[in-house]
Amino acid sequence: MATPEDLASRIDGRAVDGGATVDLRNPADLDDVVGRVRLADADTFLRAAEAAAAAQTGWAATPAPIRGVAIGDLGRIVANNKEALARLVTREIGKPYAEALGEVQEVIDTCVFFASEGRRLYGQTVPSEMPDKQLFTFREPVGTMAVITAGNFPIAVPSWYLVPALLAGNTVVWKPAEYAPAIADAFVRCIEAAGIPAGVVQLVVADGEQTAKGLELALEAGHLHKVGFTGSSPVGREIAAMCGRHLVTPTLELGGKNPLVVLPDANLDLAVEGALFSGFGTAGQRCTSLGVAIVHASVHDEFLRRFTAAVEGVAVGDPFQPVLYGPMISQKFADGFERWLDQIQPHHRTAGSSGLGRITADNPRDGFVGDPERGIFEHPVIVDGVTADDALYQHETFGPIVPVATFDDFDQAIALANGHGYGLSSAIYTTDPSAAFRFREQVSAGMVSVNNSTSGAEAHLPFGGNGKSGNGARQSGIWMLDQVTRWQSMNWDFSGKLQKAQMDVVEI
Ligand code: UN1
Repeated sequence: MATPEDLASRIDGRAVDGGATVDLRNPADLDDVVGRVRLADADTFLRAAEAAAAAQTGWAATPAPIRGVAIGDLGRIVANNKEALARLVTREIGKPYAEALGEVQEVIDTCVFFASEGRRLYGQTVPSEMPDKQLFTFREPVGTMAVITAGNFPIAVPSWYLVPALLAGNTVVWKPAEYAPAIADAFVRCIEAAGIPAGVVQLVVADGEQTAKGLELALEAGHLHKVGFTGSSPVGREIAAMCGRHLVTPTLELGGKNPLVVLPDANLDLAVEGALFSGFGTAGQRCTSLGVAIVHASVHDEFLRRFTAAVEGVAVGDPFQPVLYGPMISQKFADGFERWLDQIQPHHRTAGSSGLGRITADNPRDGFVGDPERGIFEHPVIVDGVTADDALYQHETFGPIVPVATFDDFDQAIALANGHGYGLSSAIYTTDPSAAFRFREQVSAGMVSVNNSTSGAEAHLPFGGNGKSGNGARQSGIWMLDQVTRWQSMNWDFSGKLQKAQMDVVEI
């Protein structure tokens, strides 16, 4: 698959003209221009929503099993292009190639899962309280959806929305991250190649400001019936407020501050491995990245010693080499991360880093793979001695930093696990099943790992969070059907007379 050079929004399968052109640079090698993209304005978003709405009835009239066949074809097309798509992910956002392959696999798995759901879009038959009357339920598509996704999972997370949405008979306006339009364009072309009509998925590449304006216009015009958003909690609040004014329920998957609790009886090496992967994998830029390690005082020093040694040994650098993590997604993410480094207080101890901030020739790192001057690379940082009063505890940091806090009793661990108000993923390391179950019950998180990391959820389990992490919606697996469909009920009276519910009930 050729890398697209000139990228633009696509309405009904045709590139949209006009708009400011921006160079897309490989964050691991800023001299490598991945492509050029024309950014769309709010009016283009509105036109795309209108076109998607116009295509919806026709797509919904295609029998669900046939839509499922198209989803199966999409999965095979993605599988046939797996390496090329993964290379594009690595080049465009700097995700290590092995992880990028995993991300594309997640798209294939999602297609495999939903392809057969076209034959299982079940409704129910329900008994009536009256004779000669039958009740039914049907799943109906919600209609036209706006899907707005982030740059850190630029194809897997979009597929979590698009695949079930299309299967259920919806049409979509997809606004990918500005940092990842090339992989978005490639995915849309796979969708078209699967025979799904061009109007069913409209691609709009725009910045945040124009997207917000376009979304408001499209909601006002009545073209959208659902908004799916994966991104930061502050933007999620704005989208929720906008949707609320138009009585549209959004599906929100927002930030995380995912706790990893280490109990005294934990296998410490396993806990260190889990903290390393979820803290520093993807340069800490997953919504499921480790947000705070909460370690029992009795094992704290030993955990920190082993964790520091592990972090010192980690390979960072060129994402096409076997590294734990590569560059930041973009300069904006690096700037945001460096603002968190400023939050490190004198009472904190930093460990596991050969210097804070950017990795450069002046501020190098042992074990760096490649040339640090070429891209946007950040040091791994462990911050010890963090408490509930610290900004590093209270907010998502989205970078390679792991705050460490300690506790003495289980209730303190739970208070720290929940106290920041996020509630996406969580983990506990223990060999005591009752402690693991107690944690599951008391942690306010959509996802709980026992002796596994906070990140790396499997693609067919419910995914989503509580509190600041979302609005309770769950994606992935069969549960996602509840986001992309609505129940319609039907009653059919064949008694030949008007039977009134609650009033004409048969006496026993
Ligand atoms: C995200 O960062 O938005 O569980 C999604 C995980 C991945 C998905 C992360 N499967 O870490």
